[in-house]
Amino acid sequence: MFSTSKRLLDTEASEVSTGNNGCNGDVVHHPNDNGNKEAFKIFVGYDSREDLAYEVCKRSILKRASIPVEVIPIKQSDLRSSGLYWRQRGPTESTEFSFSRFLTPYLANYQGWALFVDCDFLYTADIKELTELIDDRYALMCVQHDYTPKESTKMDGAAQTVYPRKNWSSMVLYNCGHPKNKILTPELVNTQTGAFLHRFTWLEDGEIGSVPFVWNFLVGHNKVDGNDPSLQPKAIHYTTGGPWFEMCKNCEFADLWLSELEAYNKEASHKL
Ligand SMILES: [Mn+2]
Repeated sequence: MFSTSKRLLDTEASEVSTGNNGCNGDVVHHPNDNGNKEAFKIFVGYDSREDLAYEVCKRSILKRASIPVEVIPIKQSDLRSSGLYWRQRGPTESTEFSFSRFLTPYLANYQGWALFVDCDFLYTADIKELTELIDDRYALMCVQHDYTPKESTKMDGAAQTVYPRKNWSSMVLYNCGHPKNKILTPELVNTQTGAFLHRFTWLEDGEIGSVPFVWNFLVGHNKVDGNDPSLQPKAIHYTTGGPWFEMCKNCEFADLWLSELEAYNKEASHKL
């Protein structure tokens, strides 16, 4: 069963950073790692309507990472052609990765820790800081928002559904080798309900670790406390739509995303 996911990973245009390099994406090896230190896998939910969001999110991770990381998009079309995803799209799915995100432990070959994150995130901090919070006692770790959205629609008018543990699944550190996560096979991900998956129903409450909210800072919901640097966002989540949508171009923290986009565009034009 692993050969399929292996093949998917090999053919994906995954990006590897061996650490903070800061020069047009050139790979720079750290003197102390002989290139064989395993990269931390970061799976980013990909939606064809939000390609630019994905590119900017990926850049924001790679440019600030001081550890080797590998960014891998979760693309539904690729998963379908690999035979890993076959379920019909339902009315409550607001993105192409609503369900496929739960394949993260499978795609990581049920080994080590890996991160899943939506594409509508902007990282303003080093992902190494997040990995330092990892605690092997847990099957997964996430920001445990207590959150009821005020908006009735999101993004381009797709239905906004309210449910317990809303937004918890948008940024998850998975302990891929944890025995409880072995249940997350393609068969289960393709057949289980949204409620079962998004509420982490396969786990006991005590198996779900907590990460500070600054790692899934919900634009329009969480507030910056100017007096406390520990409350500054480290990962900004444009959960109701970011500046890549015309109607959201003046949202809070739009300036940070737009300056990351500008840097991305400059690099892209140099490569041409
Ligand atoms: Mn999101």
